[in-house]
Amino acid sequence: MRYTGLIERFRSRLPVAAETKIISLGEGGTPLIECQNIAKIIGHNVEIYVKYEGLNPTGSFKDRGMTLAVTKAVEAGSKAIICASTGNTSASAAAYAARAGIKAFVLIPQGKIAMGKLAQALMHGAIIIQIKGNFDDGMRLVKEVAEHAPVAIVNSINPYRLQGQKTAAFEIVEELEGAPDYHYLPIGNAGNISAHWIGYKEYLADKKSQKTPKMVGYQAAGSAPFVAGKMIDNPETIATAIRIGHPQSWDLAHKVEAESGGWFASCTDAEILSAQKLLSSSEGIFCEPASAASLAGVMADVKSGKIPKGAKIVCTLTGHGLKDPDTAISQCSGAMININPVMDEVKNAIINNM
Ligand code: AN7
Repeated sequence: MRYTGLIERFRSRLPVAAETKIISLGEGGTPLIECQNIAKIIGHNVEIYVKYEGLNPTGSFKDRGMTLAVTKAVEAGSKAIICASTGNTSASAAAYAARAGIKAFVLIPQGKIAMGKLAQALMHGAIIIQIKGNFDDGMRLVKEVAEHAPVAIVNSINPYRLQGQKTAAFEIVEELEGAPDYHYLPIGNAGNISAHWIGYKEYLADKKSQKTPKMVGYQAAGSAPFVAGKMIDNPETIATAIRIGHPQSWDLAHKVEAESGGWFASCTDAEILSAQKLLSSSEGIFCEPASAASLAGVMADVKSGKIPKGAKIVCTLTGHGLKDPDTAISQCSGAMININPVMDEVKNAIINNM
């Protein structure tokens, strides 16, 4: 049977009616890949799986929430949606709005979103409003303007976003035939960690699993309000997707931490880039910098002894590496060999590098 997206697949667990017109691009159903090479490098006998959310239609997990948020906005008669974004939400909103035949207005921080994301928002025909400020400024403005203009907010403060995103937890439990011991995610607004927790709890209540994982949220060191225990006004990190100082799901995420027995922590930009490179070069999996904060977190916590031997760990890789080619290429400078177009020079390049 043709796969038609996560709303159809998990219809009975989502707030849609038989007559609801579904706006879908075939999102969900992403691979859960075991990383045996990295597990071997880390040592310690842990099982590491990555949920490769970069393989959603617009290249990030946002599509899981956006399919439902846009479906419900259209059902309610909205002709336009709006969001503030560090990039991925804007790309997803733009695509689903195009699919639905409605307008998307996106507020992005000028000069601070990755090139692939900007290309997507432009191509899908979103109205792009660049602000001389950061994501948090954009979010504040979106909330204000939605009270004065006929637009539906599709940021994760829209509860349909979290309902759609909870389906990632369903897929993980089904594929592992039970919940993992730990689930690591990169944290920005903390919507995704909250959505996963809804999903894990739902499957536990329905006896589709016997337990829930400890939920662990990793932030970039220069942008870590959950670690600081307070909002931050000038967040900075190379992982622009999670350059967020005033997380919208502050209370929800603290509940997740307490209920699941998990924790929040941070890693440096260098650790993030190193985990991103490790995934690419030793597993063949290319994620964007922010996504690699999850694996960087696992590596730090294994090293410090927080993770027991034999643990089963899932890391969410939230976005595709192609979203941010600039950061990838600048990390690998000097990695190319330049030659004249003659066989001997190609041969030498091979022999010298075997
Ligand atoms: C790749 O696009 O907030 O903790 O505006 O793009 O649920 O916010 C992106 C967030 C992690 C953090 N990884 O998720 C936006 C935006 C990637 C992301 C996050 C984002 P949340």
